[in-house]
Amino acid sequence: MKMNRRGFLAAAGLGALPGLAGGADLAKMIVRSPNPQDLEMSPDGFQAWITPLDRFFVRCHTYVPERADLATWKLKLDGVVNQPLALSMDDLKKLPRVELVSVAECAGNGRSFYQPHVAGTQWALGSVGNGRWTGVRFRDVLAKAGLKDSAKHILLDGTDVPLGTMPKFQRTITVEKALDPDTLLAYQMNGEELPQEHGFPLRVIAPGWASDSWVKWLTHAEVLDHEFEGFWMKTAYRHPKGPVQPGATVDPSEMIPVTDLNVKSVIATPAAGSIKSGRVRISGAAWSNGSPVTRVDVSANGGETWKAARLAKDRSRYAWRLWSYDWTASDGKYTLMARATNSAGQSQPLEQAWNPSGYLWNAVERVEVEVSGKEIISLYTDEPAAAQQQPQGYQAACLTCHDEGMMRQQHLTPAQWDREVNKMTGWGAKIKPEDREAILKYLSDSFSQ
Ligand code: HEC
Ligand SMILES: Nc1nc2c(c(=O)[nH]1)N[C@H]1C(S)=C(S)[C@@H](COP(=O)(O)O)O[C@H]1N2
Ligand SMILES: [Mo]
Repeated sequence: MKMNRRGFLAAAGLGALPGLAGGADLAKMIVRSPNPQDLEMSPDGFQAWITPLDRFFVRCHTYVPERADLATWKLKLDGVVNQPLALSMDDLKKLPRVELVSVAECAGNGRSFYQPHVAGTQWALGSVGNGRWTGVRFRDVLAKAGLKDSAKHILLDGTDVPLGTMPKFQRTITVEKALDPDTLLAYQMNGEELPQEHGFPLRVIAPGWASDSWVKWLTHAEVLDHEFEGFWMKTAYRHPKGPVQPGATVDPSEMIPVTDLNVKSVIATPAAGSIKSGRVRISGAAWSNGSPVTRVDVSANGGETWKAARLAKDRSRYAWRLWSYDWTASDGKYTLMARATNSAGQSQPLEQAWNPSGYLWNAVERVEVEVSGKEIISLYTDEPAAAQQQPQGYQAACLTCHDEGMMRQQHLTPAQWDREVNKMTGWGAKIKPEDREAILKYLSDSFSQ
């Protein structure tokens, strides 16, 4: 499943990405990586209660697989069950149809804000969306097979094929979470057939948990009586049990799997920069892990004083809640902040505790605005990339599975780059020993902290 350089360039052409029909509109997304597809929703997306399909974030560890043929497609269910099953889509649709609105948020959302920086897709605010999911209860499917008493975890497998020798993306959820009446196997999103990049024809919906557990293109669920040892459970998606020093390496025995989302709010309007004086609507969305958001407080003076925002009436336990606060702004510079609290009494921290993979960022956002009587339009230009000469062997070693955008968004130390090169070599990057030092120097010089 490797792509040659030409195949990659063709695929990277705007609008020509495989599997985008019916789903994300690239023109509306922040493209973190074109292939594997990592597409972020822009901040104005936090103004809508339901996130439309053309702006819903996409997160893929590898390339989107070929579209399944429903005539032959089956969901296999086996492991420690009384009766292993293979169900067609028609079989699944005979079970009670359930619909719920839930936030899907990547555990890595906000990773780019961590200091020191950590490797991974450098999401800002928008690897999150609020979707309407339709499907069947996972527990109804499990009941057809009959769980044995020893059942503990469920291994979830999609049809996406790993690149090179990277470990297959396989995740487990606990039997307890799978039996929760709100955990679904969904075949629709926002009332339409699940788009290909969101997991057609079937995906897991584990509301309240980070969407890394929401396995897409699901074809196999294996019930286990033990903990799964695979890379994406044992190494990835783990965070420290307690506080750690920023930049520290944490012993694996001190790390636990990421499950619940944190309570969080995002400011959609106004955007940072210059705004006109007068009435300004500060608005956004807030969500949590299933303990509903009960209040959002807004500050227009960097946290000195707080006022309760108005909460929109649309709500469901796992959905985000829109909020707004009307502020009368006079000339000056202001720091706008929003802080959500949930029914369990948890609220957002002002300072984020650091963790080695940059998961679950939920510190109170700060939006700097300058208010004046006149409307000022500011134009931003990206800093030009440092014009470094690509070293010998770099193209062949590093640009066969993904483009350099994957590297450009990282801001890593030489030691972190060394670890990345080792990780990628383990995944099949063919780097000649005599080229390694120059490649490492190039990465460290060009894409540093
Ligand atoms: C065999 C295919 C392959 C090759 C060759 C490859 N990569 Fe990757 N790389 C990937 C995939 C797949 C991802 C995305 C992983 C994910 O999203 O979890 C990735 C992600 C990354 C990331 C993002 C951080 C992370 O760890 O996910 C960086 C940085 C990176 N690659 C650097 C490199 C460098 C430097 C080289 C050359 C030494 C290289 N890659 C060669 C497959 C490859
Ligand atoms: N099979 C499969 N399922 C997957 C992934 C993947 O790469 N392969 N990515 C996961 C991650 S990390 C996230 S955050 C969500 C993203 O879902 P979306 O692309 O529909 O927004 O899907 C999850 N399910
Ligand atoms: Mo994710």
